[in-house]
Amino acid sequence: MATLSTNPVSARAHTNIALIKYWGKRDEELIIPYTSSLSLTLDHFYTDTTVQFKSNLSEDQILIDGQQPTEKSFQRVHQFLGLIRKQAGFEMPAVVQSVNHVPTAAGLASSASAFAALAAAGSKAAGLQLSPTALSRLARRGSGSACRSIFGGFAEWQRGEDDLSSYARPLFQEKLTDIRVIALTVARGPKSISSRQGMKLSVDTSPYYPAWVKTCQADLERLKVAIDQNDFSQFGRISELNAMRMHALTLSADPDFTYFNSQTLTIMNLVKQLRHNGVACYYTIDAGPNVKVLCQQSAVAKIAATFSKVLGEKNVIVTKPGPGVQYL
Ligand code: 2P0
Repeated sequence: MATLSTNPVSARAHTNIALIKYWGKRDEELIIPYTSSLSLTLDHFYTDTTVQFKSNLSEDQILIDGQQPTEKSFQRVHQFLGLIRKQAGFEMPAVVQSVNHVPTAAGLASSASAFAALAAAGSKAAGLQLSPTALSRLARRGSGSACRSIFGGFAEWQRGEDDLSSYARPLFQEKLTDIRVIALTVARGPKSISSRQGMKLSVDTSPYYPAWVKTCQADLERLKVAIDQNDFSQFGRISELNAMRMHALTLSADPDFTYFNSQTLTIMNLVKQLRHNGVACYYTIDAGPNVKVLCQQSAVAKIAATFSKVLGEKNVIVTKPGPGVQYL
């Protein structure tokens, strides 16, 4: 039986950007992916979450950014707390307060930092002492990408075969440390089709899905070699390629859909132009229209100036590798 913490426990987790994307679940309940993925945890965007289990409550009390969540969000957090309660062997409700320092407009998944922080704070508050691997497995159950946010720097989510073998691990902590990710905001507001729905539609209907599974593994191996060799241009090239291969799954789904808008395409072309003019930069795009530019510190000023002119300074956020989950 776990020893409950009588005090609230707070944890901070940073969000991550996938360079080799996770796009499709083999097991939807356990969140086991079809492919392994590789990400970089970012310093600028994070979630702080405080959890306290209390016997005198009748049900979970959840506040996200100071507000009551929607019924759907409440249920997602409530179910996740259920996993922690099951592991700890008690039924007590919890008070959860979560604050996102992730501008939703920047198009970075806050679910990764949110569930990594909730896993860390919740498990410790429940008296569980989880290893980083066990914490990564737990975070995965909230949102797949959250398993990578347990770790700082580069992290690889090894797809595994079941609940026990599917988790992330840190790698190459001393490599490509001058890497920078410039988050460009081209659109605000919630996306029309969630990652969860989008990846399911891709798995179920894209005839290219089996090819994705095959090429993704090869992309991952090549990216690891590039990072190990501190080879930025190869690193950027493979990341960009893998992102476009993921987006090809949306265009080839039935019905087809895309996360790009016209500005996304404009930015992609601008990145290519910069590259053509000798500035080493590449793009990656997640399940939304915003673009993240991958570059090295030496190129930040030039790239940030170029995009500030197009999008305005507030829509250009420079971020660097960030730490793993920590208790506050
Ligand atoms: C990734 N994305 O690897 C990919 C690339 C978006 C595009 O992981 O259903 O919120 O909660 O496991 O983790 C976003 O998906 O999905 C995501 P669920 P999640 O970062």
